[in-house]
Amino acid sequence: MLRYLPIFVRFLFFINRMSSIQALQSFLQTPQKIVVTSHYNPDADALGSALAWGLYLRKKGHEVHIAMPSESPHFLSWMPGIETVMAYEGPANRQQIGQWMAEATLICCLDFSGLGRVNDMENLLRQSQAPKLMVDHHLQPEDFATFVVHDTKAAATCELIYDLIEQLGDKNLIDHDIALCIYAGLMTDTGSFRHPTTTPRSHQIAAEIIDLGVNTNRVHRLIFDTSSYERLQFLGYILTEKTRYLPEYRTVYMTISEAEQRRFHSQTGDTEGIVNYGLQIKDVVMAVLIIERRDGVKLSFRSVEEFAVNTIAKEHFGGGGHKNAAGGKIEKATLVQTEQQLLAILPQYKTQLLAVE
Ligand SMILES: [Mn+2]
Repeated sequence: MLRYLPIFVRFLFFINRMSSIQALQSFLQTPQKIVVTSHYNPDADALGSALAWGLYLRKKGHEVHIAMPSESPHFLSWMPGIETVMAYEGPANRQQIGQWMAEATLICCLDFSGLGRVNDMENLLRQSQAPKLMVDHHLQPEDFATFVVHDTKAAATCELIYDLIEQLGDKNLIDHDIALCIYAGLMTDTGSFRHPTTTPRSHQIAAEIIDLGVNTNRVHRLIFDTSSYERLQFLGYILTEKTRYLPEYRTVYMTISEAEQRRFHSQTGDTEGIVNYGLQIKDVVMAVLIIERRDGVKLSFRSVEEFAVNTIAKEHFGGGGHKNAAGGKIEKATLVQTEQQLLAILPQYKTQLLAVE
């Protein structure tokens, strides 16, 4: 009997998800005043899902405002509808977003499931009486939403949005622009379809998106081939001067100070993805980037196979994330202290690191 328990649990989740979708479907029968939001420092999955969902809802006749806790990165400025996105920064924007939230009859929270992820907007969300929709794939969701579409097995929130529109019976409304936004999130969250989170469904959706005429090669270039000459030089500097390889722990880590970021005129987002280079070394299991920010030292972790970095991030660096991609932060520490702390914990993970095939 017990062996059927996991199947039964999954069935319950399925039923729960279906009832949430049905409830949402009837809720959306009447025009609503909707605010769509996502997490702080929105990435392509956050913006892609918010824009795609917003475009869809507008097509359905709803009034839609998209409000993000912080500005969108420049390399996503080409996304359809991005000019309608307002960041919760500065008094005028804060007032406007506060008003939208107060008048909202539905607040959609995409690509996050902990209210702390919206930073300064957290209180607005907590105080709002409006029903909330959560669409997300991160672990350990907080229980705040009326309608929940949550699946940690989904490769991207954009994947969930695509499926959600289909489940709401509106697949025919997925046009070129909606598909383009969804592709951006799907491609980036799967690491161009190479992360282990990539599912057959991710590829199916990508195929359908190509059928809709989206130039996926262009999306890839718009997102990834945007480096400045200086950023490329900065990368070279980090790889030659600031990267340490510890073969005995199958670990690579990099450290970047604020002064170095200034020296190379590094912009927000410039260091994004640099940590992944560490995993390109044969047999490396974990790569860590330690970077000095104005408000503390941040850590990015990447790993392969079953070696889980979210537990390391959670237990030692006040963070969390996915099994193979996580982050942490120490507010009151220097770069050197954080580096020492990382080196100090490595021995306790040695067996696990060496065991990965
Ligand atoms: Mn995501």
